Amino acid sequence: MEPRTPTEASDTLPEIKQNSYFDDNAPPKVLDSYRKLGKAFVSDHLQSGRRVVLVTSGGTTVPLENQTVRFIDNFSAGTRGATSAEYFLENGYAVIFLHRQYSLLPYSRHYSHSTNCFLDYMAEALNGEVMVNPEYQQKMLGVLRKYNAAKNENKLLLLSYTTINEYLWELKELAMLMRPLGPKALFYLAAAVSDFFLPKDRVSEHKIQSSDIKQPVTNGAPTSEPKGIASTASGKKLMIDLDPVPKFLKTLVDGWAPEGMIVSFKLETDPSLLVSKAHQALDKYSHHLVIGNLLSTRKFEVVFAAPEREEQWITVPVHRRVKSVTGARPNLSAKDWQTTEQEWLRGEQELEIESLIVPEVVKMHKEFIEKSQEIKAED
Ligand code: PAZ
Repeated sequence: MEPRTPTEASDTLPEIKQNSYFDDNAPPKVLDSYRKLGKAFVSDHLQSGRRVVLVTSGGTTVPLENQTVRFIDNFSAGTRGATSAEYFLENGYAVIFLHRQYSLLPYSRHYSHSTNCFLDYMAEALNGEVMVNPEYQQKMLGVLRKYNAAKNENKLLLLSYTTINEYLWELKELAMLMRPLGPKALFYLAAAVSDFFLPKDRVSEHKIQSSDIKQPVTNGAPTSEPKGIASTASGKKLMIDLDPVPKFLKTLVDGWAPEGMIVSFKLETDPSLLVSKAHQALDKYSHHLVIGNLLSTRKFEVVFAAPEREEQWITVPVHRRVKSVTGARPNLSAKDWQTTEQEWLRGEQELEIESLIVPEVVKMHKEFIEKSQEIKAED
């Protein structure tokens, strides 16, 4: 996993070629304020020489209407990103957490959502005051201390997006702000990003009317079909004509963050495709690491694919008595996975796979920084 020398990296920022995306799709309103926040955060950590990771987390939406009632979504809850962010903080990083609005956040994730509602951790004291149930106090105190430390030391910047368009603009902006960090910038792209989108000029302004798909009516007069939406001959079906999302990873590698280390995730559902797809992504984008995972086992195993290295599997203990494994993929039966999942759901398996993934990434990032420094010294 070699860093690229500054001469290999392009001096000018190449446009995302396909349909000049950023010319055609307007930036989100928050971009200016995010730029200010991001700039101040990066310059703070640049001064202290700290490594900074941009963690992306959660799914992106593809709105079907400008005044959005309906949208296409990705499944991600943001567990991978929020959990990884905590381990990066533990490893001394400052973290920019670019997440889908309302998805899981570092630290608060322990007490949110329906499976672990914060109210279940509370109790009423004899004097009528609300307190944390003594059973959970020790764990909560640990989480609270880490959360406060991250906040007080300005090590965690939370920025959100909802749509694919907001995601792309914010990623671009933050990556460019992180350029002064050189190889100390790490990109850990765990968000589930849509592969398809509806370009701005084809999004209908108002809610698509199911009764009028063929000939929508505005102010009593028939109008043409909403842009981007085509109907079948019967007029009953909604056909959505989506464009491919531009290959932003290539642009990130070549233009926005030529000196940083870039880690992407690859999600598949077919086990026979995972490794080859991870390698294909590496070949296509020439970045530094692809972490592959399957939808069904993503909490218990991942595979690392990096240039000129054997694949490395990371597996959490199968049946809580067995040690975790890194290296070759262990031969596990479906029943083993089932047992692991059940133990995890019952809260018996506490080890989070991100606690194994992040230190491996940190190790690779350290080597990457050292090599970059050697290359610079030789020049
Ligand atoms: O957010 P989560 O923990 O439910 O899921 C994480 C994940 C599967 C979205 C992530 O590990 C991942 O693979 N992200 C990249 C998805 C992709 O675009 O291929």
